[in-house]
Order: sequence, then structure tokens, then C-alpha cells
Amino acid sequence: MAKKKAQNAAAETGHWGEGGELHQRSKKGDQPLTTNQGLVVADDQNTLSVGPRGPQLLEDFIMREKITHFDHERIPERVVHARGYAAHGYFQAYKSHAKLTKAAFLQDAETKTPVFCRFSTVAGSAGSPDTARDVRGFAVKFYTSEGNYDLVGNNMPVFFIQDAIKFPDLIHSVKPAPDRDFPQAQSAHDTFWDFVSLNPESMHMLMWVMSDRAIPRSFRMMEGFGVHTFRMINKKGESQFVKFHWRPTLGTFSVIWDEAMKISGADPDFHRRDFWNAIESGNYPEWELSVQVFSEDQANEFDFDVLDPTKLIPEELVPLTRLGKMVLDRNVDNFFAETEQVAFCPSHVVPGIDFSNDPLLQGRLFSYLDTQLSRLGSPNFHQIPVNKPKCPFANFQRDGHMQMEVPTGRVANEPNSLDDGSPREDAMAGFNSYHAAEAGEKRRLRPESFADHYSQARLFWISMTEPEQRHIVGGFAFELGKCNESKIRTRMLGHLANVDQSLSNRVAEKLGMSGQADTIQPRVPVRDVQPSKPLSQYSVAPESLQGKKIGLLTTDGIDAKLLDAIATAAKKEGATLAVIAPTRGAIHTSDGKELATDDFLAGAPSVLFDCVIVAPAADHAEMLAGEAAAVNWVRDAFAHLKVIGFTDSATGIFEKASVATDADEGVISIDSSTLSEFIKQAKRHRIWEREPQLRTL
Ligand code: HDE
Repeated sequence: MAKKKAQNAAAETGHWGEGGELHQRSKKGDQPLTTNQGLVVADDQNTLSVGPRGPQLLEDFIMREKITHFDHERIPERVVHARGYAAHGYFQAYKSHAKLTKAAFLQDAETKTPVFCRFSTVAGSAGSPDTARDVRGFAVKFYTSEGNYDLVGNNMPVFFIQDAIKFPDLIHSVKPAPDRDFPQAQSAHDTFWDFVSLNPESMHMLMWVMSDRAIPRSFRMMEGFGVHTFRMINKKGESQFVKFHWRPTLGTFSVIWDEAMKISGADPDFHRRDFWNAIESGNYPEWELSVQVFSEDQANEFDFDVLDPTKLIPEELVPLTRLGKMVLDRNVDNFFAETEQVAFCPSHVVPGIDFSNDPLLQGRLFSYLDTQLSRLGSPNFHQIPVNKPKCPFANFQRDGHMQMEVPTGRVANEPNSLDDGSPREDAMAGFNSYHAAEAGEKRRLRPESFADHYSQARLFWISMTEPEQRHIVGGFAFELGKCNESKIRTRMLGHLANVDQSLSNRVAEKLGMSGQADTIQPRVPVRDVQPSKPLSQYSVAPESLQGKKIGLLTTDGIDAKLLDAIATAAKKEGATLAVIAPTRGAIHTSDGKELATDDFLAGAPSVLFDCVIVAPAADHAEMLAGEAAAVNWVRDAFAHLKVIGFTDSATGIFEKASVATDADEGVISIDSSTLSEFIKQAKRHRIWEREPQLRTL
């Protein structure tokens, strides 16, 4: 026994080499370290050299294989949506939707279809922060029994442009400027606003991007949209138009802009960490998939064109039909192999789902396959495990870089009469495009029905609550304030005046540019529109702490009863609790028990939490009040409209932070028996009424 223990210790610590380097040796029966050819490696610490201090030898094929592989580790990042995070899960329909579509994964409530879902920002590169102001990608790959179906959407229901030919211009304008290569992951700069201000079709999307939708609290709290109009086709060949919607069961929530900027510094991985932790702890994120279903005749009655991707269909016009639920319950095993190599293409459809003539969608049908070839380097990208259909597939496509399969037989063509086992067409089960009658002149022409660029931007604006409108004004003022060219600012103020005069005036005032808006003549008159409540995230947000995070700033000697009460309440509400102390090591509760901390003060500012509690032990309160980070904890939580609970011992910190302990109903004195008011207020997400006094500029 003693001998075995000694052996294990030796295996763990290994042997020290001549130069003091550690050699961990494989134990008997373990898989030894090998080259990619299976050759066991004797020494992974030292390159072959002539004498210990002599020149190294080109002959060292082991070192060369390792370094060469390393040199080629990176592949081109996605040209857009480079920063992303994904997980596995499943989709299950609530019932049969056979009347609507023949798609196999929507035929019954029993079928569980595996899915892989990737969320992303658009503008930033792969290493950019999660909380940049941006649209979020929401891409789902359904591995159905009839082949892979990719629903490649965003967290906003409209887009910046109407024709795919403008996509390179849009993206070039938002990416870092080609001469100076900044700014990274930001739209707040001249080239972007110059482009969009010369492109009035962007106005509706800009309203969304300047709203809180562009700074989501979590992937788990984001809606998703297919954006374009698609078709669904049933067994009888009947077609209906549809628009796809994903709704998170936790509700749709955002952070505040000042908070988003600070989170970018405090935790650039804020969203991926939140997502990973939720899944690892068994709190599986869920979304409901719905469609707005409408006929071609109905579409012809709308006062906008359903083929125009800068328009949405208000739910008052076409309500949602609920299809089923997606649950994401498994993190990836390897980020590169799965999240980086997953290849989504809107052209990946299954029988029962088809395209519309939306010109943006039509362009995307070309772009994604093309980009995968350049990014993954081979037409065999469908053989990578994350991309491979989970149903059988067979054809006569052959060869190419990195062919992983070993096709057998001498026949690689069809028709053929040489191999009875060859894959053949199936006219019934196969994909048949909807037989849409099309006619017209071959021209480059934008439809007149696409010309109204302001009415739906106005619809969005008037559907917002006052705090949401405030944030939109703030978003525009911030971004335009970062533009050095005043002509861009005055041009944008002109567009905003066409959306709503008060919006333009408020942004102008915040910029210190009142009365300077350009006059911009809309192509067609702006229509009268009625508000649509579901467009406002806070009109419909649930009052809940489910999936949220409570930050508790405390010290050694924390009241054990209070801690217990907070932990119990957090659990009951489905929230997580993070204990933050001045230093990282364990602290002790008032009854002497050791308590592991989750983070430390300098590493965990209050921006990382949805609501906070400050509860130092009385004899450490003065020390904590002397820490700038603790004072900022309270100051920021207050400025970010959070609900703050505090014990009497924390009042010194509040004084230094100039936050009155009776400031409003979101600042709440607590002890172990009076937590309920704190929980009740915290469920409101933010104390919106506080904001006007805090941000007047
Ligand atoms: Fe994309 N888009 N896109 N896009 N898009 C890409 O494909 C493109 C658009 C969306 O997590 C690229 O694999 C064009 C709308 C998502 O891997 C590329 C146009 C919507 C993702 C591409 C659009 C999207 C992408 C880059 C205008 C919402 C990330 C890497 C016609 C409905 C998927 C890649 C993932 C990715 C092209 C507009 C969503 C270059 C040409 C509208 C979620 O092919």
C-alpha cells in the first residue's frame, strides 16, 4: 500500500531533468503520449540538440510535427459573427403541426430533435467583449430525420439593408477602419454612421440597435427572430408564409449601457460564462418557437411588403402560433471542434420549409455556403461531427480536401446500371421547391413597396415605455457623440425627425446640437401607426429573479443567520448567490463555519450582478468603507438602478458613496427576518423611476 502511494506521488510529481524541468511519465497501462503517427514520445520537454547547450537539429521530426501543428491551429474567424458561444440541446413540438408543414420534426409531440445553437455578436472579432452594443446572432441547427435544418436568425426581427449586395458595405462600415484598425466591436464611429445615414432603409434597425435589445443581460434572456418571411408547406402542397420567433422562458432582459461598458472590462466573457455556468449547474435555458402564419392574400393587404427585411409584422396583425420548445442542456466538449467549426447555412432546409423572394434571404442562400468553403477550407465540412447530419446521407460527391469517408465501389455517377445499391432520387420524399409562379423583366430595381423607411421605425419608438425611450435617446446620443464629423450627426438628426420629432429633439439636446437637424425628405409619406406592446421588452417582462444573480458583498464574521436566509431565498427564487469578500480565501461566518467565497472585491464589481446586498460584519465595516472598490460597488449598483439590500453595518459605505439609505424603494435595510421586501423589489429587475435624477445629460 505504502509502495503504491509512493509510486502515485512519483507519477504526479514526475522526475526532475538535468535542467530542472519536470518529466511526468506515463504509468503502466495508461495511454502514453505519442506523435500523430502513433510513435511514443520519450521526452516532450527538450528538442534534439548536439550536446545540452549545442545547436538544435532539423532532424527532430517530433518537435517539427508539434510546432507545425501549432502554427496551423487557427482558421480564419467568421467575417461577421466571429465572437460566439454555443451549446447542444433538443427541440420538441407541443403537438402535430401537420396542417402547416410536412417537416418531420414538427409532426408530433414525441419526437425530440437534437439541436446545436450558437449565439454571437456581429461586428467584433473572436476575442472581443461579450457586451458590445450589437445585434446578436441566434443560429439553430436542427438535426432532423430528414436532414439538417438551419434557422439562422438574430435577436432583432429586422435588418439594416434590403438587398444582399449592400452587405459588404454595411459590414465594412462597422468593422474597424481599414487604415487604423480601430475601433473594435463598436458601431460608435464615423464610417458606420456615415453609411447608415446615407441609407435610410437602416432607420428601423437602428432603432432596435440603439435600444436595450443590443445589450442583452444574457443569451438566456434574449428573443430570436428568423427575420425574413419563409414558407411552410404541408403534405397537400399548400403554402403559407411564416415569420419565426424564439421567446426565452426567463423573459427578455438587458443591462444598462454604462454597465455594459464596465462589464466589458470586468468580465469580457460575461455572456459565455453566464451561459456555461447555467448549463453546468442544470439550469437549462429554454426558448419557445413560434411562427406568425399568414397567407399571400393577407400579405397583399398589409401596408408594408413582407419581402422587405426591414419590416416586421405587428403581433396585433398576426398573432404567434406556438410550435414547441428548445432546451439547451449540454455544453460543448471542445470549443474549436464544435462552436468554431459549426457551419450554418440558411440554405439548409428540410421538406415543408421553403424560402420567400426576400432579396436579402436570396443573397444569404449564396453567401453562407461560400463562406464555409473559405473558413473551413474544404467542401467536406459537412463531415465534421458538429455539421454531420444525424440521418443517413449518400450521394456521388467525391474527394476534396480532408475527405474523411472511404466511399466504396467503382460507381460515382448516376444514372447508372452498374450498382443496384446506388442512392437514387425520391420524387415524393425529396425536397420539392414550392411551385411559385414567377414572371417579370430582368432588371436591377428596388420595389416601390420597399420605400417607406420611417413608419415602422416610428412604430418601434411609440411602442416603448419611457425608460426604453430614454435609453434609445441615450444610445443615439452616445454613438453620434463618438462621430467626429458633424455632418453625420446633423444628417442623422434629420432622419430621426422623420421617425419622431421629439426623438430627434431629445437626441439633439443631449448632443448639444438643438436646432441643427438636416431636412430630409422621405421618399414616401410617413404613415400613422399604432403602438405594438410586444415590441417593448419591459411592458411584457416577468417580475422574477429566475436565472438572475445576487451579489453579496461581505467580510469575515458575516452573520450566519442572514447568510442562511439570503441563500434560502435565492434558491427559492431560482437565482444564484455569489459571495464576494475583500480577499479570495475562505472567510468565517459568525458561528465559526468556514465559507468559500465566489470571488473577491477587486475582481467582482457590482456590474456583474442583477441585484446586490452589502452586509459586512460590524468589526470589519470600517475597513470595507475605506476601500474605493466597495464604495464604487454601491455607487455603481445605485447608478445602474439596481435593488440594494444593506445591513446597519454597511451605512458607512453608503455615506462615502453618497447614496442615501432611504433614497427610494430599491434601497432596502435588511436582516435575516426582513428579506421579503428586498426580494419583491429585486424581482422588478431595475428601479426605473430612479434614472431621471441620475442621468440628466
Ligand atoms: Fe449572416 N452571415 N449575412 N445574417 N449570419 C454569416 O456566415 C450574410 C444576415 C447570421 O453562429 C456568415 O458562417 C449576408 C441576417 C448569423 O455561425 C456570412 C447577409 C441575419 C450568423 C453571412 C447576412 C444573419 C451569420 C459569416 C445579407 C439574421 C452566425 C460566417 C444578405 C436573419 C452563424 C458564416 C454562426 C453569419 C452572410 C445578413 C444571421 C458571411 C451576405 C439578415 C446568426 O456567410
